[in-house]
Amino acid sequence: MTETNPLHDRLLAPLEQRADPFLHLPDGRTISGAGFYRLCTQIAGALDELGLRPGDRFAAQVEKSPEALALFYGAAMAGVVFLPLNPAYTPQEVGYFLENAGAALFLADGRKAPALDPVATGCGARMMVLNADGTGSFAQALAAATPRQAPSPRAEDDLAALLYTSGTTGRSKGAMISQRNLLSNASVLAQEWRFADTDVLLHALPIFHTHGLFVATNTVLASGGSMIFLPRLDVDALIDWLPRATCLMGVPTFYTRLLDDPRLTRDLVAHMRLFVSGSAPLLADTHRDFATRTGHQILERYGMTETNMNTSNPYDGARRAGTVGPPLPGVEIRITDPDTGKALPQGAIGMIELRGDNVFQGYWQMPEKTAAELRADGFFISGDLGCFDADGYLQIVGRQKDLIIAGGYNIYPKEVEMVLDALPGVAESAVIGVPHADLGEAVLAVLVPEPGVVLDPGAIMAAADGQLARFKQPRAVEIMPDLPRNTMGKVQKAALRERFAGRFAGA
Ligand code: MLC
Ligand code: AMP
Repeated sequence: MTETNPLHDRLLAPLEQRADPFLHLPDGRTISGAGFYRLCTQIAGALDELGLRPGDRFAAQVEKSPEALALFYGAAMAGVVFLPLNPAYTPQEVGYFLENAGAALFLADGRKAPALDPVATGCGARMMVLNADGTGSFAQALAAATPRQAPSPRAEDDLAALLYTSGTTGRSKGAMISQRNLLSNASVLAQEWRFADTDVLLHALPIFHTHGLFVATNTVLASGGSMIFLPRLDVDALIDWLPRATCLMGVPTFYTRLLDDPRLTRDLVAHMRLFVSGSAPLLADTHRDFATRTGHQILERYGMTETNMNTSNPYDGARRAGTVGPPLPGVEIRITDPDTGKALPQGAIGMIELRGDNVFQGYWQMPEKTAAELRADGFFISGDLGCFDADGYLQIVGRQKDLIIAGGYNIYPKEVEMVLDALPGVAESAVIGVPHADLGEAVLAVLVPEPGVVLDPGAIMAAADGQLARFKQPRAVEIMPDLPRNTMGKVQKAALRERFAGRFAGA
């Protein structure tokens, strides 16, 4: 067979022959491989009929559902570039993404459609509705569409997705992800983690990020397995379904919440073969407690939106707590001096730089930002700091980028500070991440009032609402007469993090 669209041909086409379940749904229904494939062909057909052409951008801010999952694969079949958006984003945030990406079509949840309609119109995007129960104007278009018989021809270097990541300047950047980026990672992960057609992945992650959309789903597609497809993390549902699953992928909060539940026992997970954690640091204590309780060593891996997955602890061999394992096959990693870019000797802590088929194509229409982070020799400057041990295991020791990761969601302090600084009575702000038992880190804002002003933390929180997605909003506000600065005048965030380290103790 001549390959015409590698992502379709390698990941999607095998589903067409599968009468067995690809998705197990919480209400007991299943969707067969062939049924899911048909849905993708209908989506591709509908996109054609709505006038989208290969390379056009198609955005969706919808709740998790089988139809929502199929959007990416239907788009790939039509050659359309998919742009998934967190339902938590405010209309103002969505407007930026639609405008920046030049989206031709935007799908919204019906409940939010009235607020989003003017935003989409203002950006020149056509808006349609797709609800979590599979209804809405887009669902009607699907039902009426002539399914695509064959995929649009695409090459491995063509774009499959635009994933927006916030930036240190507060402006989000669209990471351009090619078919090759996804395909190389899918086959490597399926092989390294020993995925087979007998695997049943318990899927409770959101599907608008690399982790839930690509790492989880593409690995299962590459190996012919199936997924128990849950709408969100709900520990009761996980406990119910774990005995029927073989693998779970989650952010560290999944594991701390499971550990908080006495129903997590060896017997409950007797059928499981693999627990994977990533997107945020897994505490060594969590790794150890989980092993003691269940007999399973969580396999920790390291990835990024821009690079897909980079390293993984081994399937066979020691899974070391506090490390993210050696580089995956095909991924090169070097540790460099963050100031000079020169390679450092083994064991030294420095900037983690990455190169391989997994590494993205650059930021959408931001050549300067691309040039600043993607070197001419193909290495991507991750912003993460780390070192290799003598056995080649990578340890992430910190981040040079000013980034907070709460429950696996990234929050760039600058974006929050810009909103807070603009509030009346606020002279300046510093937003930091401080330890939080459930989310790993939580957002704390330190505010300096203008002279003579008494700031009300409750009013500050209320004012941030509507401008920032809820997960980016500060969980607490502290007022200080001024911010600690170094001799260069730069705010010393490390000092603030130290001072407020216990702010969420017991949360
Ligand atoms: C929800 N809330 C959060 C939050 N998630 N706040 C901070 N950080 C988060 N991650 C807020 C909600 O707005 C709400 O606020 C309150 O917390 C409870 O919401 P919820 O919906 O009940 O939360 P819950 O379902 O419990 O979600 C928590 C979570 C979820 C950790 C399970 O956030 C999650 O699934 N995270 C996974 C993120 C992920 O997939 N990351 C991968 C990125 S890709 P209020 O005030 O309204 O009650 C990547 C690359 C790689 O990083 O390596 O994988
Ligand atoms: P994102 O931009 O959402 O893709 O987040 C990527 C960032 O998450 C990385 O740059 C790391 O800082 C962090 N990350 C991902 N996996 C891990 C991990 N296993 N341990 C520590 N940090 C991680």
